[in-house]
Amino acid sequence: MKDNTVTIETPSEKIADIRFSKSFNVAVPFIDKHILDGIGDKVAIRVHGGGEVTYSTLHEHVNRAGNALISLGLKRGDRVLMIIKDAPEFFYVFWGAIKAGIIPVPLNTLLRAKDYSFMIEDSAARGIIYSPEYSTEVEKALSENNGDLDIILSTEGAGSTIAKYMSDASTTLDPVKTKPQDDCFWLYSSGSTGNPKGVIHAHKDMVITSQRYAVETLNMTNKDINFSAAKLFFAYGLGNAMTFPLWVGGEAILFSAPPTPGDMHEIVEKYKPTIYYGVPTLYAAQLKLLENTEVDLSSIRLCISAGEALPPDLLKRWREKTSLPLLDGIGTTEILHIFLSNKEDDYKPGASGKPVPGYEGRIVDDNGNEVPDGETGNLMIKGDSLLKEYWQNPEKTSESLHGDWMYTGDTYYRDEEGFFFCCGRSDDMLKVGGIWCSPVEIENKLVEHPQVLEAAVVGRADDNDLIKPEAFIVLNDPTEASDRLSDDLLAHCKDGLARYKYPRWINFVDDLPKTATGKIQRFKLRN
Ligand code: 3UK
Repeated sequence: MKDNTVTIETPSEKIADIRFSKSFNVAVPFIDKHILDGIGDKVAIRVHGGGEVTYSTLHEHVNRAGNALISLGLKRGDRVLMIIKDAPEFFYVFWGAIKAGIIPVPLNTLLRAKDYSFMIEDSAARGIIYSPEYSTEVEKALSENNGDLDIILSTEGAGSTIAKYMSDASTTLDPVKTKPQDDCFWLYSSGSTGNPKGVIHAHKDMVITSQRYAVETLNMTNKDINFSAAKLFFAYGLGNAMTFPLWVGGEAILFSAPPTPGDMHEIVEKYKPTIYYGVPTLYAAQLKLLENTEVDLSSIRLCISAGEALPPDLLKRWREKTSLPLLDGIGTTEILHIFLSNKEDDYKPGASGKPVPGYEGRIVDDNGNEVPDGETGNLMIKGDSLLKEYWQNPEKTSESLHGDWMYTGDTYYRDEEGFFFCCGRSDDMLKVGGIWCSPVEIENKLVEHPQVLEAAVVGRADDNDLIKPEAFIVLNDPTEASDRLSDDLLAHCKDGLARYKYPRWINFVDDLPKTATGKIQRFKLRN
């Protein structure tokens, strides 16, 4: 442990030393370091609805969780799936696993049984830990496919099974001697075919994003109180509400329910965060609410937006209404967090910003040649937090990673001042409320309906210029088109698809535009 702690001194040295140190377990600078620094009594996590966790309690519970997982038989390199709400248990399991060399895999808690079933099988995880809130879908998945799982635990609540193991476990745990490049944790990223891919991140990656984005771009310090509407299972929320505050010795506010605008305002007034992280859809809903409610947002020094493009008009209205800076930045699960960002003193409405320190961006044509400024092309990024690879998917890995560079799948142009502008995805994938939506998945669901012959789903901008799914449907019997059938199709989609994925508009059409090979030309349906 001594080896790991001596290296962490100044911001620039942090990164240099981690790259070159032989033994490095990332739980040391994020968890153990604070105890050595003597800030054990400081609050690390404040839970909405009651409860706070100090750095020393966090340290103790992380050790207990790591020991509990070891006592259950998990070994270095084993995966443990986490379907855990935004609660301190998320931190305990995540860091406990990492400290013990076990790989935590946080999953989107909004998914359905068939999604979990796929991930159980695909990851060959040995353990799954879930919050009781998600038991219906998780248990349905488990009843269908247990894969290699032999450790199934629930987190919070009266029936918590992990609590029992944790209370029996020791409060001390030596970090497993991993290296900066060793596998640390995974996240699943969606693909247009609907099959998510396991994204493998190394121990060093959270250090890079925390230092490069939180510290060097947002000027985050231990005085900052962070509140993220985006949940921890999402790479965006994982950084905002966990890794960044832990890196600087700051504070995170956790809220476990879905983020409604009213709840966001209540939490800001109550806990007075200094940095607030939302997605454009939520900022639009908050603005609507602010039309007829007075809310004290004055504790906030920075508002961050990511997950999908922030329309310039929304940025303008937010600034006018709240006088608060709102910084758009783009991140991906594969790069872990934001790599192009606006800054308080250097921003442009409608732009994703400029490269975060340590990252480089390049826009290339389909042959991989850089295009001149002002011309659109494929966005490629180079930086130190890129995924190692996609789990058991060498084709996707070699498609995305080209040496030190990665294709993001987004179409961008750069203006003469160096700002990057997003022009949408290079594929048909949608971002709805900042969360991935595969048109194919929604189409497949629609086609399951007995009256539907074919379906195509595209993104359409709503009144706030935010993208939502729109469906074009060919019926078996075109004379059956009716509002009632639309309602019926919506109910059908809501039963089996994550709740943000249902189509907001349904159009009945006679046929769908197709290529000669029969592939749906979704771009022709977008207006
Ligand atoms: C899109 C954006 C325009 C873009 C993420 C912050 O969203 C995150 O990761 P995901 O893997 O999705 C990545 C894709 O989402 N996107 C995200 N932000 C923006 N498009 N403007 C934006 N500001 O298509 C990108 O390829 O879910 C966001 C931090 C960490 C993240 N992982």
